Amino acid sequence: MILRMQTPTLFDPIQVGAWTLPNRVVMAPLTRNRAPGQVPTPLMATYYAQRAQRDQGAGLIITEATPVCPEGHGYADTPGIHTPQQVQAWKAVTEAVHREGGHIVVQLWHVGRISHVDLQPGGQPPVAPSAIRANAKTYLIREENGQRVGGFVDTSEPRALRLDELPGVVESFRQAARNAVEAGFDGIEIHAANGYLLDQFLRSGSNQRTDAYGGPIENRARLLMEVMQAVCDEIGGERVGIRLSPVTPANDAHDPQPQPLFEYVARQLAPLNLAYVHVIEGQTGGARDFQQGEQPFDYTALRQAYRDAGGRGAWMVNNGYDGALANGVLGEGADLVAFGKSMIANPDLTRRLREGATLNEPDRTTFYGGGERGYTDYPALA
Ligand code: 8OZ
Repeated sequence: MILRMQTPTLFDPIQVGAWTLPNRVVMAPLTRNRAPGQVPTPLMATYYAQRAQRDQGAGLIITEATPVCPEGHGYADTPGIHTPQQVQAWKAVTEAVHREGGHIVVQLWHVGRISHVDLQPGGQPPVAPSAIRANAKTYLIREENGQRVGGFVDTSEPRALRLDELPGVVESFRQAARNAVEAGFDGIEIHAANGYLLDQFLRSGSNQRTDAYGGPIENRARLLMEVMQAVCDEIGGERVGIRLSPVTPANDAHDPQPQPLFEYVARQLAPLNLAYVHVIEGQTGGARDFQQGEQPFDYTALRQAYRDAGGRGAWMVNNGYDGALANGVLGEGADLVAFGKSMIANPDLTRRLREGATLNEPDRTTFYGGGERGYTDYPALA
């Protein structure tokens, strides 16, 4: 008799770290710029709760990227998690999600050089591994004739963090993890992707330091690993995930040899008992086959490096998935699939995928900034 393991579908439950999730559909982290004064709003609670319903929405919600300290902000109206007022306001979000039976983790973020002096404390330059300006834009909202007008502007020239400042960066992530638990989150995701601070340290294009945090791979990965160790010590690895984007060019991220770099990171993550590892395949929000370096990136080898080193966390994939592509990869080593744009437009995405229903189309003009329109007004099926 041949015993065959049935391939799971998106709609099967799964144990991930500390959580029992009702399905494998994840709401990807999505910046929406609807938190004036950097404080979460009641409208945000409505938005997340709409996407949390047990049989209709995401099995796991990852919040929009959320800065861990004032210097970690780089875009207008993004919510932080470093003041008592922010922690209090997030409680309304986690309670609304939990009332629907959902699970929610907060994505902890430090933008590093992807910022602007107008968003930095005291109008100071943004901080970075090295004083190299990114060829990238950030999003500001300015007062013009009494109106708030949003727009993209070039990032400012950063200054290099001093060696004696790095423990403070680690401490900001540790404190934010503690704040997340206080705010009622089920856990956290460390944002180590898309060309922000931790990714800036990883890649040689933005890290030209000559101290213990620059040069060889193990040095460039040091700050990330110190952050991971700190947050796992603080709240337990089973409540911690991480997001990586090995080849994305987002925010001027580049490294000539992503394969050995990210396989090293994967091996280092293995002993931390993480809930999950979340990988953006290709160019964030763009081509899945985007390439950096000489060869196409081998994502199977990345996962195998993590597994061979004893890593047992769930493997979460992201970028341009539809239902068919997602169900296909669940039989090939992926455990969870994160959906971005389709989750914006479909509060009941899981139900629609299960029933093969038509999806609402996302409206790009309301992705960043604004109010209810394009945020909480996408219809669910009757
Ligand atoms: C889009 C606009 C602003 C920020 C990311 C946090 O790429 C972001 C982001 C995306 O991870």
